[in-house]
Amino acid sequence: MPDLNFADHPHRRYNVLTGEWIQVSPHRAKRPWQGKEEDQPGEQRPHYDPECYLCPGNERAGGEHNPEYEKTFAFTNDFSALKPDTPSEEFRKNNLLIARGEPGICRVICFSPRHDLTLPEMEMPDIEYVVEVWAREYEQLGNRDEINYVQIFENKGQIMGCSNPHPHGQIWAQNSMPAEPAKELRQQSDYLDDHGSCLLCDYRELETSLGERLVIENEHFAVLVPFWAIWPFEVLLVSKRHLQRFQDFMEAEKQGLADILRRLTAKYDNLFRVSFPYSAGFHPAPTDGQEHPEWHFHMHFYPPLLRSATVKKFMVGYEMLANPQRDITAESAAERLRELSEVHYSRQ
Ligand code: H2U
Ligand code: ZN
Repeated sequence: MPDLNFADHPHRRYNVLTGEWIQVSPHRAKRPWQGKEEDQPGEQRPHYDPECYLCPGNERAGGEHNPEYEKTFAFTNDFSALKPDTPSEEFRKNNLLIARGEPGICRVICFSPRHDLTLPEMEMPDIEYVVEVWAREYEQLGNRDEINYVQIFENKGQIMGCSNPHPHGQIWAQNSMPAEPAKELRQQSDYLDDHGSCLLCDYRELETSLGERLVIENEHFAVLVPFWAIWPFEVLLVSKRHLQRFQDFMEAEKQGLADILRRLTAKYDNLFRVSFPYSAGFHPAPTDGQEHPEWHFHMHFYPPLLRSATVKKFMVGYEMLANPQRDITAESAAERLRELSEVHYSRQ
């Protein structure tokens, strides 16, 4: 039997953050591909679109009017999936039918008044202001008694179900811990109990010393392709200091976050010279009033594109029925991302 070689042998990798396994089949990346690979023509958008629900001064779908905002603008979602005045009552029948009312609040964040500017195309002070708004929203929503968890995220691109081309993100703040952060909470707590140190501090230091999955870093944050990545160019953004939540950030760390986000998203766009679609979101500590010493502030990017602007990875068959699977290794994805320019292609 040859020694296990990650570049050739099918293997399973353990996700220490969720406690789940994924299947890696690196040899399949060499299989023939006869699908289409055409490039999408670059989309030209106007600075302002009179029909856009999110542009300054326009009427939204629910009938409200946006102010003539000049910086990042947040509002309560007109079609919120969660509502604050919901009873959090439990329903149970024979221990087989189990449900619970879920109070919450949904917000929309327009990153910029400009209809055409995505994060990597914005100026640094404007990206720093987006970070300020995320931090403020997290703190204000999290301070409410009924809100125990605040999920900040962005669906970018039509392929990810984004409903409006005006660059924006969302926040769903709610009473219960949702599934993904609940798994991460358990894994981080267990790790702290077992090792007396933080899971993501230790993991980030290990990846920095190895280097092969590291994509970019600055003084305050590192971006790496996690060992257990599922999506082709998935990355994990981790703070270097053991931060739990936005309130722990020093001013320089807010700037550091804006800097690393701009550089990462520019690289992403440069990969296939297209406005790169993804779902991304922060995982700060729950807002349930506990300290959460185990929790380490981080962010996930889950982009679906595989080999061109139009060819995406599908989570089907084996993924739906067994467990997630990938072909290109995390190491080769990191190498490709490392090589890309951090200057957005529109400015090159
Ligand atoms: P997505 O593109 O990720 O779906 O986010 C857009 C959100 O914006 C969506 O949840 C809300 C939708 O309900 N929205 C408003 O609240 N008002 C509008 O006028 C348009 C869209
Ligand atoms: Zn717009």
